[in-house]
Amino acid sequence: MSNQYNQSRRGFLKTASLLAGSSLLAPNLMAQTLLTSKKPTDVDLDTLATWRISGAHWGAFRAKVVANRLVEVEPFEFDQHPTRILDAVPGIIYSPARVRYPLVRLDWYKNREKSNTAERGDNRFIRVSWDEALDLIYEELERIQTTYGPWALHTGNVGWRSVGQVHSCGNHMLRAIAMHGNSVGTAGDYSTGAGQVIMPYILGSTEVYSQGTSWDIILQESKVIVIWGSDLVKNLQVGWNTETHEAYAYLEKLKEKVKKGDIRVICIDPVKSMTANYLESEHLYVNPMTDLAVMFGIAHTLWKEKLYDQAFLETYTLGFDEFLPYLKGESEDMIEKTPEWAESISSVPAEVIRQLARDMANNRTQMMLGWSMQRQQHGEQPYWMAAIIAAMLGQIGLPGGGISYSHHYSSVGVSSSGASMPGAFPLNLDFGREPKYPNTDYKGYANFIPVSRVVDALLEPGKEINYNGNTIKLAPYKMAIFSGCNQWHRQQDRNKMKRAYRNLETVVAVDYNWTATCRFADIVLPACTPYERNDLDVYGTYSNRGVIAMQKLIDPLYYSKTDFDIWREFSKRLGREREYTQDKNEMQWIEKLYMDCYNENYPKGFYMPSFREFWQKGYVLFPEGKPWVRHADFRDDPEVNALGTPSGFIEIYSRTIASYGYEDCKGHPIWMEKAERSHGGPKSDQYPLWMQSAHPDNRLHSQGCEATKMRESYAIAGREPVFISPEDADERGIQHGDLVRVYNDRGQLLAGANVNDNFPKGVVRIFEGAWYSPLDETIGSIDTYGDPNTLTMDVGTSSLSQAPSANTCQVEIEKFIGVAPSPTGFTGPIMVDVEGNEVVEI
Ligand SMILES: Nc1nc2c(c(=O)[nH]1)N[C@H]1C(S)=C(S)[C@@H](COP(=O)(O)OP(=O)(O)OC[C@H]3O[C@@H](n4cnc5c(=O)[nH]c(N)nc54)[C@H](O)[C@@H]3O)O[C@H]1N2
Ligand SMILES: Nc1nc2c(c(=O)[nH]1)N[C@H]1C(S)=C(S)[C@@H](COP(=O)(O)OP(=O)(O)OC[C@H]3O[C@@H](n4cnc5c(=O)[nH]c(N)nc54)[C@H](O)[C@@H]3O)O[C@H]1N2
Ligand SMILES: [Mo]
Repeated sequence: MSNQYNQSRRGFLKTASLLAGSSLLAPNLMAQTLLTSKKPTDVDLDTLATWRISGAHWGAFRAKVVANRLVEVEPFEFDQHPTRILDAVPGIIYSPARVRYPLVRLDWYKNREKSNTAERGDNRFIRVSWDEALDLIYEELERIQTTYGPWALHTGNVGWRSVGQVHSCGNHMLRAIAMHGNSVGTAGDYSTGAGQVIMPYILGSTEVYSQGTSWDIILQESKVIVIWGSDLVKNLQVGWNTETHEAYAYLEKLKEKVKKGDIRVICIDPVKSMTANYLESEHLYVNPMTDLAVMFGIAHTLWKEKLYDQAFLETYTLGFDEFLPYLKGESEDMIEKTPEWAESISSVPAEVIRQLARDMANNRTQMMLGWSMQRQQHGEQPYWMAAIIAAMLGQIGLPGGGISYSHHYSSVGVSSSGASMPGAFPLNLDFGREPKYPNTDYKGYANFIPVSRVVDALLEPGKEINYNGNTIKLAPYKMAIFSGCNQWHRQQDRNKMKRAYRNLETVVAVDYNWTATCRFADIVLPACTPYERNDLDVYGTYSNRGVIAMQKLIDPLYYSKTDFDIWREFSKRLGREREYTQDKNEMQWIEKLYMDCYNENYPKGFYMPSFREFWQKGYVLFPEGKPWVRHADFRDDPEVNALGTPSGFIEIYSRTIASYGYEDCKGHPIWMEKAERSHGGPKSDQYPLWMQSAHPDNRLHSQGCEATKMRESYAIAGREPVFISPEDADERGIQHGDLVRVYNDRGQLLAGANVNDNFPKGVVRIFEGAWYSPLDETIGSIDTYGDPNTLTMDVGTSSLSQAPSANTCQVEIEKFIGVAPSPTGFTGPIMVDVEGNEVVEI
C-alpha cells in the first residue's frame, strides 16, 4: 500500500521517457495519490528516519531525512494532483551547481570598480570568507552612495524567490539595503507587464491577478469556454505561494462535461497545448501574434449580424461609438475588419470566425485568456480587444459568462476560504529611522525603471522613455544587486546584456545555485535553499486554504546561510542589527507571523491550533468558501460598484490613453504589424520560424534546470529541447533526437530536436528557464544548452507599459554537424587563486 504512489510515479517516469516525442500530454492529471501516510520503504533506515513537511511553489510535500540527508520526497496527502516538478527537489539541493562559498570574480578582486568588465562571465572566481565578502559589498555601497548617489544603485526586483513568509529573500535584501541608502527599483513584472498596465484603464483592475469566477459555477453555467492562448494543465502546476493543485479536480470534471457534450471548449493557440490534448477540446490554430485580427473578425460579425448586446453597452460601457468606425473601416487604416481580413492575417478561416462569434453570442460563454499573448510586441491590444468582445456579448458579471485573464494561474477559480493568511517579514523600515545615506537626489533620473528596460538603461544612459502617461529618464546605474531572481534567465537578449553589463562597475548576486546571474556577477553570496531553514507559508495563493509549516529538512550545505542571516550580518556593519531583526530570531518570527494570523482569524470564526500544535502537525486547513462570480456586483449596480476605470464603466475607448498621444497604443485597439512575425510577416523570409518561449512543463522557470536527473529526463542530445513540427524538421533534414543550432541576428544556441505533432509549420518552442550556458564570455558566443533568451528581442511592448516582448521572435534552425561543446552551465565556477591558477577547494 505505502508504495503504490511511488510505484505509479516510477511507472509514469518510464512512460514519460518512452513518450518523449509527445511529452505535451497531461500525465499529472492521471497520477492519483493513493497516499494516506508516509511510510519508509527501507526497514533498516526506519528507526533513523524522520519525516518533515515543507512547501514550494509546486506544492507541499513530506520529506524523509536520514542522517541530515534528504532521501525521499512525497506529496502532502491533501494534494490530489501533485506535480512531477516535485521530483526536482533532491536534485536542487544536491546539485553540482550549488554555490558553496562566498566568491569574488578574479579581476574584480584585484581591481575592484576598475576591473576589466569584458571578462565578466569568464567564470573565474576566488573564494573569500563571509566577512570579507560582506565587507566588500558594504564598501561598494559606501563608494556608490558617496561618489554618485542613489541613482547609481539598482536593486533588481524580486522574481520567483522561494516560498516562505519569513525568509522571502527579496524582502531581506531590500530591507537591508534600504537601511544603508536609497536605490533605483523597478516597476511591473515580466509575467504580465502589459496586462497589468492596460487593464485598469479598461476593466478597472489588473485582472491578471484577480480572483476569477468559481469553477463550480463555470461548470454549471457555461456552455462554451474559449481558452485563448492559455495552457492550464501545464501552468497550474505552480503557484505564487505553496500550491494546492485544487484546480485540477475541476479540470477533470470539465473533461467529463466536454466528453458528454455538455460544455464545448475551444482552444485558440498556435500550438496544440497540453490542455487541448487533455480535454480533447476543439482547437483553432492561429498564426502567432495575430489573435487581435481574429478578435476584430469576431467583433465585426457580432456587429454586422446584430448579435451584440446593445443594452449592456449602453448601461455598462463607454466609447463603443468611437470604436465602431475603425471596425467598419472608416478611420485610421480605412480597412473594414471583416472575418476575411482576419483570415488573411491569422489563417483562421473567415467562416470559422463567423461561426465562433455566433456560438459565443448564442451560448453562455466564458472566455479565458492566458498571459503569453501580452508578452509580445503590442501585447496590450489583444487584452483590450478581448474585453470589448466580452462587453459586446453582454455576459460580463453573469455566472459562467464574461472574461477572465487568470484561470491558468495559482488555482484562481477555487473559491477562497475567507480566512486571513500569515503576513511576511517586513520589507521596509517601519521604525522611522532614516537610512545611513538619506540622499534622495536622483539627478533627474527616475527612481524606478520598467522592469524589462533595465538593460536599455545601461546602454542608453539618460534616455527618456514614455511609460504609462509619464516620461521616465533611465538611470545609468553603476552597481546592481540581485536576489531571488535569475536576471540571466528572465531578461531578453543575452548578447545585448553582455554589452550592457560592461558598463556596470559592480554586480552582486545572492543565490543557492550557480546560475548565469552568478557567473556574470562580481560578488556572489551562497544562500541556503528553502529546505535548509524553518519557515511557514500560505497554502493556496487565492484559495487561502491554510497555513503550511516549512520545517528545516537538513542543515545548510557547505558555507551557505539563510538570507535572513546574510542580511542580518550585513546590518551589523551599519550597527543596526537589532532594528533589522526587531529582536527576533527565525523561530520567533515564524511564531509571530503565525500568532498574528491566529489573532486575525479568531474573530472571523476561523480557529487555529496553538503554534506548538501547528508546528508539530505541520499544517492548518480551512474549508472552501462560497462560490463567486467575477464582476457580478458591478452588473448588479454599476453606480454603487463602479469599476476602477477613470469613468467607472468599461472603457471600450479610453480618453486617458488617447490623451497620451502614443503611436503604439491609441484610444482603442488597433492592428499593428510586429517587428518580426512568421507566416509571411516581417523577417520571415530570413528567419521563417516563430519561436515562442512558453513556461516549462517540468520546471519553474530556471528553477530545477540544475537538478541533473530531472533535466536528463527531458533533455535531448544533452540539451534543452526545441519543439518543431514534422514538416519543418523534414525540410531541414532534422530527425527527432538530433542536435540542432537555433539562430538569428541576435544569437545562437544548441538544442535537441523534439519533432512533435502538436506544432504546426512555422512554429517552434523552447521553454523559458533553460540555463544560459555560453561557451565563453564573448559577445555572440554560442549557448551550449539552449536558453531561448539568447535569441529573443528586447523591446518594450509599447509606450504605455514598456513590458517584455519575449514572444516576438523569429529564428532559423539547422542540424548541427561537427563536435559539439558540452553544456557549460551546470558545474559552478572555475575556482582560482589570485594569480589565476585553478585550485581545488574542499
Ligand atoms: N523568453 C522568455 N523569458 C521570460 C519569460 C517568457 O515567457 N519567455 N517569462 C518571464 C516571466 S513570466 C517570469 S515570472 C520570469 C521569471 O524569472 P525569475 O523569477 O528570475 O526566474 P526563476 O528561475 O524562478 O529565478 C529565481 C531565482 O531565485 C533563486 N532563489 C530561489 N529561492 C531563493 C532563496 O531563498 N534565496 C535566494 N537568495 N535565491 C533564491 C533561484 O535559485 C533562481 O535562481 O521570467 C521571464 N522571462
Ligand atoms: N509548469 C509551470 N507553470 C507555470 C510557470 C512555470 O515556469 N512552469 N510559470 C508561472 C508564471 S510566472 C507565469 S507568468 C505563467 C505564464 O502563463 P502564460 O503566459 O499564460 O503561459 P505560457 O506557457 O507562456 O503560454 C500559454 C499558451 O499561450 C500560447 N501562446 C503563445 N503565444 C500565443 C499567441 O500569439 N496567440 C495565442 N492564441 N496563443 C499563444 C502558448 O502556445 C501556450 O499554449 O505560468 C505560471 N505557471
Ligand atoms: Mo511570470
